[in-house]
Amino acid sequence: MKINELLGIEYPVFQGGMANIATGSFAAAVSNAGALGIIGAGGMNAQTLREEIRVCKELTEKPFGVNIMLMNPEAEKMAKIVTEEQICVVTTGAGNPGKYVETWKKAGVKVFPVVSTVSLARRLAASGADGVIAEGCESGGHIGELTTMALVPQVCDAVDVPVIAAGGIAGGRQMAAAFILGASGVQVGTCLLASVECPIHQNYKEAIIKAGDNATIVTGRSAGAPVRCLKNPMTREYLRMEQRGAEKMELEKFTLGSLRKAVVDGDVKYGSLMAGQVSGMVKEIRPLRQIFEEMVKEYENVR
Ligand code: TUI
Repeated sequence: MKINELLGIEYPVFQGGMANIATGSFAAAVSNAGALGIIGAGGMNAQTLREEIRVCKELTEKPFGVNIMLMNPEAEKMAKIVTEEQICVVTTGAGNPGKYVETWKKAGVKVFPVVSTVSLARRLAASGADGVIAEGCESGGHIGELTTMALVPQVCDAVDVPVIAAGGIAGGRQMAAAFILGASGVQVGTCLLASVECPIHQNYKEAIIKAGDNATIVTGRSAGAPVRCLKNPMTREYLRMEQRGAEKMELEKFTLGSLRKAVVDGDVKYGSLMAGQVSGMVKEIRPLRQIFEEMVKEYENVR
């Protein structure tokens, strides 16, 4: 069965679980535009997640999901909320959600963990995940080592569940490429940052529009938590801190605080503007519906 039929969505497109950005109302807007909206619980606490789920339920009749960032200190509580609120789909990031899969499955939640290696994809498929999101390092935010081009076919060969390709996808040609690699759907984030509905500061949107192909850089490799964002004075300072051997805790605090600076205050110099390598392809701010329609139209033209 096709992934959009399995999940009851119009387009085979997941929205990335962008922490501090993908609120309940944004996820509802994405679902109403035909893709799978996903509440990004990364920067939330458990109580806020429950409130955002309620907001999303008010705003859409369509299926939507929740993304749990597993490094979040309240991930355990959030895992429970997902079952209590009978969420259709859960995606996870930044870790192994193995211990939650059985409970989620029993509650009828469809489980799509993000993986950046074949070994984790294999383990999660064997534990009962409904699919995996194979995310390459072209993505914005926290990333693994492999590129989408290398990762997706290897994951597709290793598991029998549907694979959603993520990282480096902003248009129909990349969607077509993902299907050729064996994927059943795609996940996108960066192209949705430049949407009318996205609740980030206008300065952040404009920085994506202005970005060229070489505009992103990866910070945090030394701390074991690589994060891709747009180059700015903050990333330069961060890389200097890494070079002088700053402690992991100091670096993590620096990154998390600065994401809010970008999203809320529009501080494009000292904020962390998480964005993928496809930023250079994003040229205008469009309504969500138009973004998905144009992606699928381009896909139809090239396939
Ligand atoms: O999670 C993401 N992207 C994110 S999370 C985030 S919030 C954050 N902010 C600062 C520092 C760190 C995080 C911003 N962007 N994407 C999914 C993703 N998951 N990418 C890589 C992974 C991943 C990494 C290791 C998945 C599993 C994994 O497993 C390790 C293990 O235990 O096997």
